[in-house]
Amino acid sequence: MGIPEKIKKIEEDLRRTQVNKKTEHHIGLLRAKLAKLRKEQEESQSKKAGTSQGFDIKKSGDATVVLIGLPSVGKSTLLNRLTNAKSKVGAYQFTTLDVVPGVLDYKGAKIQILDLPGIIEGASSGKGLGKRVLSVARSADLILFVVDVFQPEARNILVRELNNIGIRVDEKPPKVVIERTSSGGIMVAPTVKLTKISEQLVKDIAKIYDIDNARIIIRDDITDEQLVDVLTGNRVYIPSLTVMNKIDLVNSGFTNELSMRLNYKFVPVSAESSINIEALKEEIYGRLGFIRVYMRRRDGETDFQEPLILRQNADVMAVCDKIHRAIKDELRYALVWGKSVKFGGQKVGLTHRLMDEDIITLVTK
Ligand SMILES: Nc1nc2c(ncn2[C@@H]2O[C@H](COP(=O)(O)OP(=O)(O)OP(=O)(O)O)[C@@H](O)[C@H]2O)c(=O)[nH]1
Ligand SMILES: [Mg+2]
Repeated sequence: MGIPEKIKKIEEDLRRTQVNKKTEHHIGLLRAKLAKLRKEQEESQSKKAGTSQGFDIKKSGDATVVLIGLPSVGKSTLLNRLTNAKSKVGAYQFTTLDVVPGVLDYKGAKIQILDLPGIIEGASSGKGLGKRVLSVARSADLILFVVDVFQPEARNILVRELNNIGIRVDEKPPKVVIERTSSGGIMVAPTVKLTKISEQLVKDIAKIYDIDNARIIIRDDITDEQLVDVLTGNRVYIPSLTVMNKIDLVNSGFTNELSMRLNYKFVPVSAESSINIEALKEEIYGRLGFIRVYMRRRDGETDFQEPLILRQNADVMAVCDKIHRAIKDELRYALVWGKSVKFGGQKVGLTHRLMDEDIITLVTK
């Protein structure tokens, strides 16, 4: 039996199985097997297709944001409103057929925004340009969901489609560490009470992924799907923000009712009539979690005019990369003043993490 047949068989098995306490273990195993087969299928497909799978886009700026939404919700109109770009707008579906980049300049940060073709249900299994479009989101720092005020349920579809190709939206990577050992079987070592998965299921799923001897340390109350995510090893975890577009077509009562009814928060805007666009910029900036770092020259003078814009948790290495690629090899140490150090002028190395409004001097050879 080939991979596609195996996948089909397990999918059928899953559909037939009722979900209850008794079948939990069985379902968990089936799902793990399915994920493994899908990964194998993916790998063989991308081998066949060569490297021409995705869109060719170059990341630039301090962060990258992608616009994800159904066709005709106003993604291109929004891109044009937020940036200097001129992406084609049309009153019909699938106006945009390629990736269109723009740059939002905000508070000193250069934020790259990518307009994409619309996503439809089933995109992750290859409908339309679906998979290629979705995979652009893999390298994003923030996913900006764009939904139409008359189709707010679309967000669930978008999250599901991203989920299907291994993009976890607004989730944290599960805290699971797998230490391979040479013998002794599988030992499960949870540091919290596991309520959603049994230790036996952890072991059995690990075996599906060819792990026979290991210590599995679990620090979160994980589900079987989260364990599979860890074992598969190619998941990405990306935060999101949702934009509710075309609010010029409704009254404020309508929008209020939506915010009460829906299970997600959103920023209401009208891309076309330019309503609430400044607030959206502020939200995007805030959600990206930038920090500002000031450079101090060796003679003691600090440049407070032009801070370096870095992402949260950036280290000294990131500062070097920003200034000049070669500087990292020349660095002896850095001196830091600010919240990330115990005392001003502390000597730190490349892996030291900086905080907002730190001051730094690089000391080179
Ligand atoms: N009333 C109203 N219409 C809008 C707004 N934003 C966009 N539109 C209209 O919606 C239609 C689709 O806009 P686009 O920006 O092309 O939508 P898109 O999401 O990029 O569409 P695809 O590229 O096909 O996926 C156009 O007719 C726009 O003029 C808005 O805020 N209010
Ligand atoms: Mg478009």
